[in-house]
Amino acid sequence: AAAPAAAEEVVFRSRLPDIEIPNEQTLQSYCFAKMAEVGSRPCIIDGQTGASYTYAEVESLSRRAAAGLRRMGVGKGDVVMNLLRNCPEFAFSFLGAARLGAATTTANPFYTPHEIHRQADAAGAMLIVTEACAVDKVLEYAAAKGLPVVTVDGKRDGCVEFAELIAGEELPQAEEAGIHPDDVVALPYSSGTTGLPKGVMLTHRSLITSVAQQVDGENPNLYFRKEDVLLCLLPLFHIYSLNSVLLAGLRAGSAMVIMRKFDIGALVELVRAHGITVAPFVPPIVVEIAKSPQATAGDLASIRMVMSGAAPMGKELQDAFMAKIPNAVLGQGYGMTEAGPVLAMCLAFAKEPFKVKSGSCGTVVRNAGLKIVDPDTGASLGRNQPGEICIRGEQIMKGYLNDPESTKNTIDKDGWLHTGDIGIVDDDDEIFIVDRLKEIIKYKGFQVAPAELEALLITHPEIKDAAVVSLKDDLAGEVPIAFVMRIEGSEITEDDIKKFVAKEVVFYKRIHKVFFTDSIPKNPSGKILRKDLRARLAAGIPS
Ligand code: 4UU
Repeated sequence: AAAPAAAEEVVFRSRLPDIEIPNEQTLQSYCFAKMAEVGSRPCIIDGQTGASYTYAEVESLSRRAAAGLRRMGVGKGDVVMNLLRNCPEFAFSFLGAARLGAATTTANPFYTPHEIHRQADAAGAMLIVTEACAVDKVLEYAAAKGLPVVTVDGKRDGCVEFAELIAGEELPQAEEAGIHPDDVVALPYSSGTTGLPKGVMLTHRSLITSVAQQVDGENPNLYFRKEDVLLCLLPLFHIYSLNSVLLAGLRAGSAMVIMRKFDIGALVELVRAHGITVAPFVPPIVVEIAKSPQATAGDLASIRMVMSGAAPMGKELQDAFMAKIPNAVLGQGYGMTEAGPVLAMCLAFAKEPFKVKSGSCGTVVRNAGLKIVDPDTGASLGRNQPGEICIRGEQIMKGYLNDPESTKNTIDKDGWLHTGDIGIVDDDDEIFIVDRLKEIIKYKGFQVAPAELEALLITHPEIKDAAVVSLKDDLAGEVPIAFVMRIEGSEITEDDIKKFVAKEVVFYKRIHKVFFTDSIPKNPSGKILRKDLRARLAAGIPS
């Protein structure tokens, strides 16, 4: 058969016109471009301490952080690890590293030492910025590797205090020279469509493009105003919050209220105290607020926009939540770390809003193309036909760090990034995700890579082979469960295995159920047939 001609490709585009995107500059200059207008306005407010920083102060602190990081040896091309819950210092450090032409790799401070060390090694981190709750997990490692450790919340032996780091002069603007738009500035870790977590190289160009696709233009897709107060509750170590809250908020000149940890009572207080107008959430938080008598419609009355993303939010939940937020539009963003990250955004969030449907995860962002591809034939499909979602544009990642093979398997030769998500584009250009081709499990929006848990399981001397798949869960969306083949004579129990895993991984990667089995189905090249395992689960004969 003849190869399908390129002309047969159906490429979906935004309903908004393309705009000029100023992506030939550094991310920091782009984010602070409106300084003359917003310099004295509130930028970052620490919800816990009440400390408030204006735009001018945040810019200055990021220049001082840059100078401090440079004194500690950080330079162009280096990688700094932010191992932090949300705090103002996260932003100062990230932007400071950016000014030096260095990249920040972000990690969850609740990771186990093993998870932290593996990412720090893989990313080539040369300095770690962390806090009291995580510092003990890095001290020994850092000492062995000769890495300096900076703490943001007080003095610790063998560490430098962040306050000390920013005590000196600012890094002069002229000394930021030499940063290329295609230099990496953020290095989050993601397992993508398959395998172990990999470093996702996001450049100045990709992040500027992604932020501009959301908040720039005469009719921004995601309309943040200077007067808006954004709730920064989702973790900044995940790309959703880093991009669509911190960077988008900075660009728009909005204020951001930082919250370290989710708690309904504290959330209601912050909304009332600061008049929060924009709340970016993930579905489990939406569920909790929808159900909680502690958060009333009156409590949430200042909110005009609620965004959900990182995991599916069905029509029923979306409709149920509307009652709690009488003055707000509720919609979704659809992102993937590798995609820069935003592929689609709800058009009801636009300055001149469009009518949208409940359950949709948005319309493709402007200055980008989106394709739906038949996963078996590669053919490009039309409207209302489910297939793999692919995205193209300057916002997508440069590639995986030190992994050209995985990069090639994710971004094809024509520049299309394959998401591993199955979706449709409807008659109104709205995208609905209907299934997932890739193996990743999402626990409350957090990534769990089956390959990582399988690799861990088979290190157990009594486990011969193992496979991890997802199980639907009301609370978390999905949870990881394992099929395990024991070695002959082993009597290891489900509980032993759960405990073995729990010791090595962060809470959301814990195995929720173990099924013992005599065989793990694999294809001839040794790839686990997860579909077969999911079918066994669905049929109720899981062994
Ligand atoms: C169904 O989850 C993210 C990024 C989310 C994001 C970012 C900026 C959301 C809104 C925003 O403004 O990244 P990862 O890499 O952790 O996970 C990517 C995967 C997707 O491929 C998809 O399977 O998470 C799933 N996902 C969603 N699923 C992300 N958003 C959605 C969604 N509905 N709205």
